[in-house]
Amino acid sequence: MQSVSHIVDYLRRGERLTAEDAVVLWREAPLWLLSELALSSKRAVSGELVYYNRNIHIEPSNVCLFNCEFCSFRRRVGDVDAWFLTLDEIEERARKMQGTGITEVHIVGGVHPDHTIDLYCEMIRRIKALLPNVAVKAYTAVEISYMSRREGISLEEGLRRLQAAGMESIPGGGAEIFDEELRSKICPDKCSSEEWLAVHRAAHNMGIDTNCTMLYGHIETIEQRVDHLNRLRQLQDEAPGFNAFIPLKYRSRNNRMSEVGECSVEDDMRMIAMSRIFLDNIPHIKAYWVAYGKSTTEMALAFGADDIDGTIDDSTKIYSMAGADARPTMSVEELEALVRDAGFVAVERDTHYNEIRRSAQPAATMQRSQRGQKIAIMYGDDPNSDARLRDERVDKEVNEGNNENRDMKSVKSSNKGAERGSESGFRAMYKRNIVLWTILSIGAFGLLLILLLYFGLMIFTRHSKSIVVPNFIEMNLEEARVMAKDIGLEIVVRDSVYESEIAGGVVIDQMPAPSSVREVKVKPDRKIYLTVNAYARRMIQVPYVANQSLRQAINQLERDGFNIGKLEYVPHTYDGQVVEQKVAGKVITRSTNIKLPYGSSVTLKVGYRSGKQITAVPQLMGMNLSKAKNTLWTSGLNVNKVEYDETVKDLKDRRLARVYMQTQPAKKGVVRGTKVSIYLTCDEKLIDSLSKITDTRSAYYDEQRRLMQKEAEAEAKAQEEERKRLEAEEKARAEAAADSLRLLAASEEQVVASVEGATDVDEE
Ligand code: V47
Repeated sequence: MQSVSHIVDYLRRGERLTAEDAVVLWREAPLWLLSELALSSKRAVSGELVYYNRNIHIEPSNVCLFNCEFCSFRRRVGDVDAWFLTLDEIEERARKMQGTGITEVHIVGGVHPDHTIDLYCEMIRRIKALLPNVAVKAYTAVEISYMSRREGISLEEGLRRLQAAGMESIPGGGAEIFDEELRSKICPDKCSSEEWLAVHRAAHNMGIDTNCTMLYGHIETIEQRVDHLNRLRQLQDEAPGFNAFIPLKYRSRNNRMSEVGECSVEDDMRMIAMSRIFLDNIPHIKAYWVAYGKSTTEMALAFGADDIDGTIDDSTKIYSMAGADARPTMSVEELEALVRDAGFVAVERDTHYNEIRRSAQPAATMQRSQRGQKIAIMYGDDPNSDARLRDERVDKEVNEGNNENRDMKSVKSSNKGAERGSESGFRAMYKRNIVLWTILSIGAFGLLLILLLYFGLMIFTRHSKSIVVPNFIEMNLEEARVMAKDIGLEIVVRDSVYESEIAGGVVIDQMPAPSSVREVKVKPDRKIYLTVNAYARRMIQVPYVANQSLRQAINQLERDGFNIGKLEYVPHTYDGQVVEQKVAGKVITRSTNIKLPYGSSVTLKVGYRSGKQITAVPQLMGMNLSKAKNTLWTSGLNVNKVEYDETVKDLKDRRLARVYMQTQPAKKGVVRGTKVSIYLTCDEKLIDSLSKITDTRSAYYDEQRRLMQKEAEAEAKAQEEERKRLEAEEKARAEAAADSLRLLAASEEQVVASVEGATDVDEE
């Protein structure tokens, strides 16, 4: 292991930081040193400049097929606060932005199970029709992977269709964390890391530039962060196309990982600095102000960030719903002031990092900045300025040196002459000692935060007040509402199901759930989410899930209220993909329009690649019924018998019951489709004692499953390489055949010519 001073030495010689040394630097280097190293890397790329843009987000829907642990944004179809924008509503949003001077529309949202690639393309077309010269940065790799798979087309074809509709760039969302084990914990059903990278690789190879992100500050380790950065750096070496890396700080409100809390501001600064130092081939590091808040963003500029994102205009909810600024908006003046206050020069950019200068009068020619970079000129906020911008935008030239960067600062500074001339002594001193001041500010900020937290918690969270959550299960909904109101809680109906043996309007589940062993307490006014039994069995449209992965199909069917009847396995090219779906013996196709009662069973025929029939039985101990069923199905197994012991007396008990026994013990090496019976109890002591025994076993089988998954991945890779080799051989054979045909044709021509020549002579 290298020492920090040794690492710094080789970095200063311009050598690349290794993954191993990055871990050491991250953990051990003092903050001031990270700031110095990161700033020196930043200056080599963007001098004193810090970029911002004029942009909005459009989030077409918060309904999402995937159910990530960290997400506060996701809703299910039918949830009271689920939304879905129609094409007309999207168009209306774009219309409102005409003439405002924005240069980018960023579209990102949940992966809505019913959205087709045609709909995604139409959204872009509608926006481009109204804002022809605004760049559309659209859809994360997760969405693109899903829409292409759903359509049964390659990633390249999916990207080509989106590009033809007007998509110009791809945002960096959905990367989360690449480490497979952690990814399977925090976002198990999202596309794999390999798939995320494959989408960006394909885009880069097609000349589409993209961004990349990492969700950090939750339960990941420094090693996992470095691994993530390393995979991005490798892809950028292999197929360049990333414009910016955006470390996304995990915000903890209103999601299932809330108890993890948020990381410190010091951790944020280390994250920014290490991204800048490690990612020596990605030009821009973005401190996304919406995620960080304004003061942390300003601080991030002293640690190597050179972009803060845009005006936003209160158009994104992903971060508001997770606890950040409720209505994120910054004017150009505010963005510029933030950059200036940190001692840098604010520059407006477009999606591709071309500088934009806006001017009141038209200029005759293209202008050049002092860095030699070509810049686009915009004329005020005239709606036509978008068009002019596009006409005059040209590709950026390669990096210029530091001196030129400093020149740029002076040009910009002189533009702002009076303002900079009247700088106070304090400000000048601040700029000279930016690192020292930053560290002092972090200290002061931390102290202030502790004091604010102490007093704030007392006042705002009514720390001393808490209410014991009552058991609403089996109550009538109206009774539950009255009781909740009396004790200061709010009732929200989250779901409605239909169980024939229970009366309509009766509460059958609640969250947070009461516990028979301890009191569950919440703050006053807290929402309690209830599942209520419907008065009549609802009829639901059967969704078409063929061509999706098994996990996606299960999620969608469960979400819509269907049960998985049976999983049947058949040999197929795509391992783990749903090949066919049946209800009541009838095959469902894309065009089938059929409604069935809530809770009906769907049979799925799932593909496996030859030699891959084997799976592992998961540990189900301690899970409730729906979690246990879902775990079996997603492991490729069938649910056989479900039995309750004598402690389970009524419906309420069924909801609380946990698995204490399974017929197939957790083990690897069973054939996919094998049936497993599960036994449930309400005896918490039994569950507790059994889960202690199985905890270590569970870790063992988790490890076995991970190894099997790795083996399967290696196998898939080998098969892909073999396919490519065969393809290359086939191509070579075809070329050789074409060559010999050409030779044959040429010699035939010669023969014909000589015969004709001979005939001519004869005739003479
Ligand atoms: O992929 C979701 C993250 C991302 C939470 O490319 C959360 O220019 C923190 O990718 N706490 C979407 N993060 C946003 C995104 C993005 C944003 C700004 C600019 C660009 C760009 C991309 O938001 C998701 C996920 O990683 N996210 N929930 C949360 N609770």
